[in-house]
Amino acid sequence: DHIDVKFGPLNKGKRTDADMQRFREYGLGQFIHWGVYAIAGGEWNGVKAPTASEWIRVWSGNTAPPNWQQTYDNLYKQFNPKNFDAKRWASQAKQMGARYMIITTKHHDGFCLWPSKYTGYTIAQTPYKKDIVKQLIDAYTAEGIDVYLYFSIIDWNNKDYRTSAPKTEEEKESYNRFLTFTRNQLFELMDNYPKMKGFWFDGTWDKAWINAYEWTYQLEKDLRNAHPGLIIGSRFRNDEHGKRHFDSNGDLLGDYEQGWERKLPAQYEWLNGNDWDCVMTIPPNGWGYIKDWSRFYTKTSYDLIDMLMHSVSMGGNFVLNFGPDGNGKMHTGEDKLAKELGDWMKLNGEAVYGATHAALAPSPYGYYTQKVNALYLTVFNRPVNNQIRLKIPRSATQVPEAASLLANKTSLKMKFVDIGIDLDKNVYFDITLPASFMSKDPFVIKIDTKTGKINALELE
Ligand code: H79
Repeated sequence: DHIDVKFGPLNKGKRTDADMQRFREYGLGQFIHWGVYAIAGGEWNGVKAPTASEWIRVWSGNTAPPNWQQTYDNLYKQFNPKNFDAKRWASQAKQMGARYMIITTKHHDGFCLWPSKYTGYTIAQTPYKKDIVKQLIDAYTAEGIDVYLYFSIIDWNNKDYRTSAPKTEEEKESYNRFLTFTRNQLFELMDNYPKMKGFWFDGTWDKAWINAYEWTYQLEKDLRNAHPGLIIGSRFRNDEHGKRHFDSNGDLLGDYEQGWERKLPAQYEWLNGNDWDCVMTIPPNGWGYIKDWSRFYTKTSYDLIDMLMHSVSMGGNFVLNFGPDGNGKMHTGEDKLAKELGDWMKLNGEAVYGATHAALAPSPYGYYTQKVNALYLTVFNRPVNNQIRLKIPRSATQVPEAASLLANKTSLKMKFVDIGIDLDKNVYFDITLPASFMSKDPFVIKIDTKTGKINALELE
């Protein structure tokens, strides 16, 4: 059933270069949505907008103030984030344990956080004036955190932007101007900020963009040639049959699967071994600043650790979103979660960084992650008898040797258990948790392993 595809992946198969290997080992990342929508904070004059706060410009319905779009389009004249300190954000991200950061250089409204010479709708036209992208790249890179640039293809500020396919000659000319504008901005970003590691594209689902597959194919080639090592996800472009993320033959378009927005795969098998990231909001589907969190369920650090370990156990990165306010300060709820997650990462980061999927049946107690000579089990469901039972296939090439609590190095008793309905296929090990060990957080059991074959006699 092979379909002829001319505009599929530039390269098939997983990248093995150092930049991609680094991406694969991040584990935890930070997303930042910042723009003029932060001034509104999901409401205006106390009236709350029903939708994602970064989409507030297209607020409609009977609660929206009259002329809201015009008001929004003038908000940039007030953008003057006096409390913005790139070093403080970078230091917080470092404390949290993030290894990469994605910043919205331009969201759907078209407002640019860098002084683009291709539009007048940028940070340079605000009272603040200074280049925010540059400050962030410098500050985060100095902390050892890689920076990726979020870039929306949707641009409500550009007259030549359109959603539907251009039909008349005039429409075609106009859309070609938009494509050139987009290309210019992308090269401008790579030129201005050579330390950037990749693009995180968004808003690529419009028919006009989908039809430009030949042009986007060439652009991807040119971007990669201009910036060796560049990392681009699967959301950038589609093949000539309009297939997005994966081409018509199921081959991944880009370096990693970029479809896991606010959701996680239930099964490892769904991922076909591809690299991927999960990007997640704290409030439900709110990416930009939201002043009032009280009207929503907001995720707890327990939820975040759960999703982080879920992601890493399936070979992906977990990226937590922050939406700072119009003055450049994180929401106090974000500060609290960053601290809690960071405290947990300081004790347990070894189970995250450089760790990946373990070829074991999912554990009823939590998530497995793995490195050479170590298996990690992050426990969320502690059994009432304090016996953690590992089920290891007899065919495994890593044999459990010793167990300990990762956070405090306490060694744990582990023994082979002569029980199981499938002893010919699997062997079982029980790890005993001391009854005196209490933890209000999920905790990690580190199981040292050695390369070899499981020999049942040796175990008994
Ligand atoms: O920046 C945040 C959101 O503002 C932005 N992406 C995250 C990272 C975002 N823009 N739109 N959306 C999220 C949701 C859009 C969903 C849809 Fe569609 C667009 C529904 C129909 C068109 C994409 C294409 C999903 C289904 C088809």
